Amino acid sequence: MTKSETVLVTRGQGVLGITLNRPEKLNSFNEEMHIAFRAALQTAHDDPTVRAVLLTGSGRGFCAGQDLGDRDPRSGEVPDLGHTLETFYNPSLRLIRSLEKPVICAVNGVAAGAGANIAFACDIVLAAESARFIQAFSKIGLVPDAGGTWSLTRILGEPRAKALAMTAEPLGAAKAAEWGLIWKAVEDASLMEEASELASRLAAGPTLGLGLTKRLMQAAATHSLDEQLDMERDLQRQAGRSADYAEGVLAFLEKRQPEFKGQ
Ligand code: LHQ
Repeated sequence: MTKSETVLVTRGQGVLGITLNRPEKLNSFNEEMHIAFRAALQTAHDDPTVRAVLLTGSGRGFCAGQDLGDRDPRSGEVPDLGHTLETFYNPSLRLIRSLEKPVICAVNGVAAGAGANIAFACDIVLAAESARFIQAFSKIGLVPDAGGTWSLTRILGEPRAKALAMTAEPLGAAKAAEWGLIWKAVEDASLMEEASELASRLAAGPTLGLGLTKRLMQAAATHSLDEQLDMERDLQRQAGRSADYAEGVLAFLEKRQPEFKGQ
């Protein structure tokens, strides 16, 4: 395990584990944590032995968004929050969405502000039953960011997205699952075991095909049916030429488990 102060990075069985690690501040982001988080995501892109990512938080929270202590209005400085988004959040969000490998998020506790929206950018989100998601921005006069206005309106539609953002009411894990915001809510005690098992299983899967699946799913929202059918044709052509497709069919014919190499 390599350890930076604010983000823990682990490796095992093709899974890159990324743990936000400022538990005393509910893993809210300061500059150091932003930089370490982005570096870990970049590793996931660059290292072909990484075939899945598992993101979680240390301690009782997942992530409480931006560290508000860094923005003390008593300092007299007028902050440029757009700069913070452009420099830190947006590049990390783009790295999560463009990574052609599964990103699993295990929400172990409260996810507030940008912390909630980082979770919603991941591919498969499991949350502890006790976890809650809070669009906390309106409590401090801000607008939702870190992709929240994009993901919430797409997943939930405007009525629920607006109400969550304007009221900042906490949304429990079970309700988040019922609304389709996350994959599922699981018992607190089994969250990490279940999420790790899923990450390992996906890391042993046909990574190229899973990555192309992610690309297709993400393109669908802005494509016409015709454009999407064309894209499916093109990417299926690519998947059909992969070693993992040949292995998958062979394993089926030989009545055994496939051994995918991710290529
Ligand atoms: C915190 C934080 C925190 C510092 C808990 N900062 N210490 C983007 C661009 C640039 C700038 C602005 O922001 C953004 C995006 C954003 O994310 S804006 C939204 C920022 N986040 C929030 O507004 C959430 C603030 N936190 C809370 O409302 C509560 O802490 C929640 C509801 C998350 C959890 O409540 P509790 O379970 O009651 O825990 P707590 O409030 O007692 O927090 C525990 C400790 O963590 C506490 O420290 P202390 O020294 O008193 O024990 C908090 O001060 C600290 N903490 N969030 N964002």
